[in-house]
Formats: sequence, C-alpha cells, structure tokens
Amino acid sequence: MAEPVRVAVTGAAGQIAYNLLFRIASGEIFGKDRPVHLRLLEIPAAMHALQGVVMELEDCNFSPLASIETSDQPERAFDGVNWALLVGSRPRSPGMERSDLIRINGPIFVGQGKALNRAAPDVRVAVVGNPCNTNCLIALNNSDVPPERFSAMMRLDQNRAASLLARRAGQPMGSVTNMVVWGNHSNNQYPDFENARINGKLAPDVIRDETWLREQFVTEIRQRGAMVITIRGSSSSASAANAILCDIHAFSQSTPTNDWFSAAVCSNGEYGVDPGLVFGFPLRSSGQGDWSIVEGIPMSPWAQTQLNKVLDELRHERDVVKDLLR
Ligand code: NAX
Repeated sequence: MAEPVRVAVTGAAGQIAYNLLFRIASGEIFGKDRPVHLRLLEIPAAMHALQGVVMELEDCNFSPLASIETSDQPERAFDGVNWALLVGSRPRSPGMERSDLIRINGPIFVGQGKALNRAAPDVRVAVVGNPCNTNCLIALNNSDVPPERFSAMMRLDQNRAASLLARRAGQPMGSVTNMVVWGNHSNNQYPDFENARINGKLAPDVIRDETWLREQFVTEIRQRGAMVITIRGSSSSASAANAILCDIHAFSQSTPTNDWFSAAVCSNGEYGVDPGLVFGFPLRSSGQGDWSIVEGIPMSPWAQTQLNKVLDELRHERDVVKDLLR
C-alpha cells in the first residue's frame, strides 16, 4: 500500500463537503491503493448532522477509507494532516454586504490559521469558504505554516471559463488550455480569454468576436455562481467540489508543458500585485505541492484595467481585515 494521506475538511456537514467527501474516500483523487484518513471539522450545532454523513461514508465500504474522525476543534482536526480543505464558513444572507461577510468569517480563519501549526510539514491548505482570497490571507498571516503552502480556490472559475469558451467555439470540453482567472473569486475577477488557447490556438483567433469575449463571456463567468443559485435554488456544490479535486490534482501532478492553472496564492510582487496579497495567478507545479507563477504573460491595455480593478478590490478587502493580520 502507498503512504497514507490525512485530509481535513472543514464545513464537513455542508453541501460542498457532501459532494466532495465520497469522491476523496473512494480513492478517485489520491489513488485506490492509498489509505485516506478523513478529519472532519464542524461547528457544534452541525456535529449531529455530520454523524449522518459519517454513516453514509461507512456504508459505501470504500477500500481506501482508513479512518474518519469528527471534531469541533480545529487543533484536533488539523493534527498531522497533509491536506486541509477549508470549506466551512458562514454563507452571505440576503442584504448582507461583502465587507460584513468578511468581518463575520475572518475570525474563523484566525483560529484555523493558528491550528494549522499542528499539521504535517508538507501540508497544503486550500481555502474555499468565501470570501476565499481574503480568508486565505487571514489564515496564512496567523499561521507558522509557510505562505507558499496556502492557496485560495479559483479553479471553479477556471473550469467555468474553459467550458464556456469550448462551447462557444463548438469544440469538445477539454480543448481549452492556458485559462487563467486573475484576482479574486468575486464579481470583479478577470477570466483571461486573450491568453486562453482552444486546441492550441489563441481563443480570440478561434472565436473572432471581441465584443462577445469582452462583454458576454466575462460577465457570464463573473455571474455564473449567482445564475446557478437563481436557477437551481441553491449554490453550486457539485461543481465546487469537483473544482477542489481539480485543485488537489493540479498541485499533485506536474503541469503539462506550455499549460498553466489558476489558483490564488501569496504574491511576491508579480504583475504589479502588492507582495503578500492572495491573488489569482497563472501557476505551474512540479507535482510536489509546490507552485511558481508564470511570468511575462502579455496583457492588452483593456485587460490591464480589469486586473487593476480586481487588485483594488482585494486591497480594500485587506484593509477591512487589517486588525486580523500580523
Ligand atoms: P453550506 O452552508 O452548505 O456549508 C457550510 C458548512 O460550514 C456548514 O455545515 C457550517 O456548519 C460549516 N461551518 C461554518 N463555520 C464553520 C467553522 N468555523 N468551522 C467548521 N465548519 C464551519 O455551504 P457550502 O455550499 O458547502 O459552501 C461552503 C463555502 O464555500 C461557502 O463559503 C461558499 O460561499 C463557498 N464557495 C466557494 C467557492 C469558490 O470557488 N471558492 C465556490 C462555491 C462556494 O460558493
């Protein structure tokens, strides 16, 4: 048997976790011959419901599933873990401003950042709970885990953008590469169609409709999550769970030559982004949980204004939580 992997999932009784845990436990992502130890974190009020999820996991009889532990204490849930998937946070209720949500959820990530000090030295932390970029900023600022072990999820945005370009071009899913979504997992993100490729050709050379690309495409990707809520009646949980698995895969496999993937990581000043800000960038990995930012990607003046707008938004979010940063 391969080396066991310990995976903490927060918000484990929530909708995304319900679409995620079974896929992890089945061996789909870490391998059928790799024992998986699940460490499930919830708030006390959800511990009872979590027991039902545990029962269902047990009833699947998945061979790789070596153990399940539940807890409402982050220190316990994160003890010795190799992956920490921070999904749990409070959703935005009607009428709540984004800055209110940041203030409500921020303290969760102060405590969880500290508790991550108990994780394994090779831990990779993926923050999903919204506002995920700024929650990630808070967690990494409150942790002794090196900042390069943290990322916030832009992968759902990447998958949405790649799928829409493929459909518009009449090409199969999977034909789009080099899709970066710059900045924030928010309505100001910039899904970069200028550098995306469809079967190896630049997307604007295949789709040849700049108005559609700049207007409909960008707007639809920014609003896709809200559209799913309106139409389905609840938020995108299956596609979000799928994106988490894609994220794990992207950091665990060597990135194919000439391609890149999207995740928000701590800036070192690339593309004029303030050092320390958690920003969606084009990344490559050697497959050991590491990443490097792909530099030198060309950007039109119009694209640069999109990047500047989302950068300003993230600076504002950082200001709202500055008392939670160290
Ligand atoms: P749910 O409301 O179904 O589940 C959230 C769970 O988190 C609940 O069970 C709750 O009890 C738990 N929770 C709250 N505070 C916690 C804490 N301090 N420790 C542990 N658990 C805690 O939401 P769900 O649909 O699962 O979404 C989870 C988060 O993902 C939300 O913040 C949502 O906005 C965010 N999303 C992020 C996406 C991304 O691309 N980054 C896309 C999908 C999703 O919208």
